[in-house]
Amino acid sequence: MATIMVTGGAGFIGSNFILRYLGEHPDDTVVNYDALTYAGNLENLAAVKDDPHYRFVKGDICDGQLVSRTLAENDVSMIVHFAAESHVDRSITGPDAFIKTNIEGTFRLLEAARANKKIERFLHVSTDEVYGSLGATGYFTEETPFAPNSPYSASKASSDMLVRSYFHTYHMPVLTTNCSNNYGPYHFPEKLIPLMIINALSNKKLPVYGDGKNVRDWLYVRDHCTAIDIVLHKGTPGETYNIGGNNEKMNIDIVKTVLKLLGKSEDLIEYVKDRPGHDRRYAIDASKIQRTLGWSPAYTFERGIKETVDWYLANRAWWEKIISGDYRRYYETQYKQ
Ligand code: NAD
Ligand code: TDX
Repeated sequence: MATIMVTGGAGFIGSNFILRYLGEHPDDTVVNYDALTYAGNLENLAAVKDDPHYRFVKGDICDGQLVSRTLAENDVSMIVHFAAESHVDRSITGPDAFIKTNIEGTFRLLEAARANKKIERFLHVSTDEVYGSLGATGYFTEETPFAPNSPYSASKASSDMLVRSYFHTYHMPVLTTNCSNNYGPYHFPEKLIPLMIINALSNKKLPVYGDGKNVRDWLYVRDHCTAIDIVLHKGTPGETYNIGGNNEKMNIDIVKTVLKLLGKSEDLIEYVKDRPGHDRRYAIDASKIQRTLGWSPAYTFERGIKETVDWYLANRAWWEKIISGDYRRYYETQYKQ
């Protein structure tokens, strides 16, 4: 019968989380608190919009008063904090919004939660990018020192530090998760996998940064949502948990897999200028969450990527609306043919 507030619930992972959560916890209520930036889309939540256990509040996490009011009026006892600026390339061309939302926004949220007194769990969703870049071997563990390389990862590392300090200083029941790259339905088409699917479907070039050999550890979004649910209910306050798919792939292999699933030619691949400060390799050691909370991914990459490609084929209207609207200008400057 708990009420949880999900920040950033209209984004990629947040909306997948809410859809799954309401199904798994039919007695709980979810308040989705989201500013609806370019990345927020209420169409992701069409299936639950009339659910009496779902409420939407349009609000910025930097607005401490509205956050406080939302927590009090809805009798919220748990917060799952997804809201962020999330795209590394945008953080390179315009870092301001990243500092504002990811650092100041997290701070305002922590302050509102601290003043509220009824918050039993505060789960901060973060990224493996806080650990920087790996060489050819090794894995990120929860003990790996932070070494962020982009304004995005630096802003997330800062927010992780703030969250940590609220546990030690104020004994707030916070938990942090650091997850690897997600993919799946509702992934905004500026990120690698959805961008490649959509460009291939439109017979446009597929821009691969640098030599295409950067490695990411890919996790199907539903597996990430399951992990967050488990940490929220069973994790130990003050702890951080690394979440990963044990599924390292070079970007070029991801792109070739997408082309193959769509029956398109590899001639569409175009190597372009590298991302500045491009991290070479991410790989997560997820043994802590596996050992202590019993979580492990359910999806193989083969199944997850097939479901993802099928989802974009079946949901053309969702992404066509995005790339034909306000987002078009950004898309065209980034991926000009
Ligand atoms: P996203 O960009 O798809 O969604 C972000 C959401 O936050 C949007 O709905 C947006 O409207 C909202 N938002 C942005 N600024 C806001 C503000 N100031 N106030 C309120 N709402 C605001 O992001 P995502 O990919 O779903 O990522 C969600 C979280 O997970 C982020 O914190 C990100 O750092 C983290 N994460 C993402 C990945 C990944 O692969 N996508 C991996 C690890 C961690
Ligand atoms: O057009 C592209 N071409 C390309 O080669 C794009 C958009 C990306 N890339 C490369 C860069 C990365 O090596 O693909 C890889 C993945 O890029 P993104 O999809 O932009 O993700 P990444 O930078 O790895 O960050 C993602 O995972 C960690 C999320 O956007 C973050 O929010 C999350 O924290």
